[in-house]
Amino acid sequence: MRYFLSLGSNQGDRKENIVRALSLLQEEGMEIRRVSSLYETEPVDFASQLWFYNRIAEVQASVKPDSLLALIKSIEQEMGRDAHARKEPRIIDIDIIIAEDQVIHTEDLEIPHPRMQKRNFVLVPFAEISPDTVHPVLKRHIKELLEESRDLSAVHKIKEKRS
Ligand code: PH2
Ligand code: MG
Ligand code: MG
Repeated sequence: MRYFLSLGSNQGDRKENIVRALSLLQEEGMEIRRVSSLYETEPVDFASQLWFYNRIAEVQASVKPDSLLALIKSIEQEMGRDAHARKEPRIIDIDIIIAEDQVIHTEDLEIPHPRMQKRNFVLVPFAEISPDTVHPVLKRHIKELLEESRDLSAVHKIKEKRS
């Protein structure tokens, strides 16, 4: 299944945390197909915190969404995220944004991510790598959701040297 994941960090070495999370996903058998640029983004819903680094990754995986979620939780834990702290600065947050045409509402998992269409820190990097992906419920392209977004929070692309 083809997934789009959002990765975010606003604690510690924000760039390194996102790079490490992607390599841990890869070590667990996820195939990283594409990644967006890194963006430095203003916190949304979190009062007065450090700005985040965010990135979207397109991942090919044989596992179903619930297994991918379990893997994500174990990686977040391995990287030192406190699973109980809510709305606190976090070393890493990995969210499943879209899983093809799947629509899932369980206690643990909501796909598509319920707030993705309201968040520039998701829509801007997503539109960079896959503007024509269709939201399976809203039936809109990512680029249309971005055009229609009323989120005013700032999102700045990080210029990276080639590595
Ligand atoms: N994640 C949140 C809430 N707010 N803001 C930014 N800029 N980036 C995030 O990754 C983010 C957020 C909840 O997970
Ligand atoms: Mg999140
Ligand atoms: Mg999360």
